[in-house]
Amino acid sequence: MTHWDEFLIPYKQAVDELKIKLKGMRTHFEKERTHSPIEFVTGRVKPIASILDKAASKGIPLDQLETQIQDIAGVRMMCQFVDDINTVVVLLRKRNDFRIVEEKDYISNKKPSGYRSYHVIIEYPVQTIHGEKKILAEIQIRTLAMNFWATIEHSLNYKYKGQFPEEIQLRLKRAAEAAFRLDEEMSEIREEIQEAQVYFTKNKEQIDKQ
Ligand code: 0O2
Repeated sequence: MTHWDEFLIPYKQAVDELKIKLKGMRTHFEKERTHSPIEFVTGRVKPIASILDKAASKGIPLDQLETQIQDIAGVRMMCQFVDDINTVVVLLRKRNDFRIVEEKDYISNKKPSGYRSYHVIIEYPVQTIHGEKKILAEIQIRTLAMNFWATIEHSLNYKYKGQFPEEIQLRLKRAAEAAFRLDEEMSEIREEIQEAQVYFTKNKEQIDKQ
């Protein structure tokens, strides 16, 4: 086993556990037949190359990765509506299987790139064969529209290494504004959408029973 494999073990375990736990919140809402503020959950361990890039760009020494890079373990929670994000954050604050160490609100304060999302940094205890190890993990909570924009921008960023041609830069800015307006429009018709979703779920259950 390489040094990196060993280093990443608790992070992989944390991502697997957090995905199950946070997906469980969605299942609970579904069982109670109430609108789930969580649409879907994903997670990943940061690739080694990205960890090294981030450390180099921020001048973080390799023996301080654990404390200085907060998103080696990352989980994303996608929501339908902007208001759902706050509901999810309140639920996270009530949990006692981890401790919140920091919250970053890039929704009230969007990044200059146009990026919007709510980040919750947690200290998560992982049970390893050598005892408990507390690691940092980042939970990103965002709407489907915010996620769409961030995913596209992230891949373009990868391609252009942050040096976007002017045309692309402008289009991305416009796309960020469009995503913002989409979230606003959806919030306006939120009740209509939710009624339709309850109706749809009931109908589907009846068809499944037949
Ligand atoms: P990847 O590939 O997703 O892992 P800070 O020192 O707090 O300002 P830090 O530690 O980078 O900076 O934290 P921040 O800003 O909260 O960003 C952490 C992660 O948020 C990023 O991880 C991205 O996933 C996401 N993010 C932040 N800004 C942007 C942005 O402008 N566009 C997109 N698409 N995502 C963003 P990584 O390591 O950058 O990337």
